[in-house]
Amino acid sequence: MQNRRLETLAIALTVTGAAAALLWPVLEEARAVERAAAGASQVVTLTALSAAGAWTDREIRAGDYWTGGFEPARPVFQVGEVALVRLKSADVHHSFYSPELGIGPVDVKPGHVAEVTFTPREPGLYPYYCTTVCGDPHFAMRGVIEVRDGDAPVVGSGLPSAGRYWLLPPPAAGASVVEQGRWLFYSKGCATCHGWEGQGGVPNFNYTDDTIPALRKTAANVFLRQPEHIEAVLGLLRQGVAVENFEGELPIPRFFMVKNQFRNVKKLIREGGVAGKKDVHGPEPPLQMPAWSHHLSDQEIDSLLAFILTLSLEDRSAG
Ligand code: HEC
Ligand SMILES: [Cu+2]
Repeated sequence: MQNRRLETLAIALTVTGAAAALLWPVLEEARAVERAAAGASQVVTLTALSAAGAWTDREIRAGDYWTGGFEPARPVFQVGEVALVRLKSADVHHSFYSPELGIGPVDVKPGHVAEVTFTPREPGLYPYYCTTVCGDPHFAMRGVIEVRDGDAPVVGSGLPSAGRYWLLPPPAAGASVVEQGRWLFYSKGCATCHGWEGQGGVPNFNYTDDTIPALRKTAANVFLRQPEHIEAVLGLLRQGVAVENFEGELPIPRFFMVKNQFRNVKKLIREGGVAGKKDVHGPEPPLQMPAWSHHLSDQEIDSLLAFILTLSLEDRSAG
C-alpha cells in the first residue's frame, strides 16, 4: 500500500518535472526578450541554421530543423530608434556581420545569445553575412536588414539571392571535366560571390574593387588570350594533366608564363585571398576568397579552372 502511494507520487513528480522542463525554455525565452527589450524599441531574434543556410527570425521547434524551409530573414527597423538584434545558433559556431551598420563580426555560439544594439541613421537595405565557414550552405547565409523612415517599405532585394545551390545534383558519371567544374562552381557556392555567369559584380563593402572580380577575365590573367590557346590548355585538363607541371610543348607563346600564372591561381584557390580594404581605417570587406584546400581536391580545382576558362570562350562567341 505504502509502496503504491510512493510510486504514484514519484510518477506525478516525474510528469510535472517533465512538463516544467518542456515549458521552461519557452517562458525563459519570453522573459529574456522582455529583459533585453527594456532599452530598445525594436527587437528581432535571428537564429543561424547551418543546414538551411539562413538566419531565420522564426522560432525553431524540434523537428523543424531539417524540414522548416527556412528563408533568410529580412528584419525591419525604424530610423532613429534603438534596435536590438538577438543572435542565436541552432547548431554550430557562426559569426554575424553587417559592416554598413557597424555590427560585428559577432561570435554566435550554440547555447548562448549574443546581443547587439544600434541606432540606424539612414533608410536603406543593409546586407548581413555569416563570416565563419560553417558548412556547404554557408555562402547562402546572407540577407538584408531593412531600415525604414516611417511606413514606406524600402523596395528591392539588396543582394542577389543564393538559392539552395548546395542541392544541385551532380552530373552523370562520365561527365566531362568542364561539366564537373560547372557543377562544382555552382554547388560549392563560387557563383554566390563570382556571379551566376562568372560575371562578378557582387557588391563587397569597403573592398578595393567595390565588387567581386569576374572570372571571365581569368583566362586573360593567366595569359591565355586566343581561343586556340585556351583550347590547347583545355585539352591538357581534359586528359587530367596538371598544366603547371606539364613538361611538353604547346603551341602557345611564352607557355612558361602561363604555367606560372596557373600555379598562382591554383594557390589562390587552395589558400584563399584577402580582399583588400578601400579605406584602410574602414571595416573588413564581408566577402573574402575562402581557402578551399580542405574542401576541394587538386583534380577538382583543375575541373573548376577548365570550366572557368570556357567562360571566356563564351564571351568571345557572344561578341
Ligand atoms: C565569399 C565570396 C567568394 C567565394 C564563395 C569564392 N570566391 Fe573567389 N574570390 C573572392 C574574392 C573577394 C576574390 C578577390 C581576392 C583578391 O582581391 O585578391 C576572389 C578571387 C578569385 C580568383 C582570382 C580571380 C582573378 O582572376 O584575379 C579565382 C580564380 C577565384 N576567386 C575562384 C573561385 C572559385 C573556383 C570559387 C569556388 C570554389 C570561389 N572563387 C569562391 C570571393 C569569393
Ligand atoms: Cu555560417
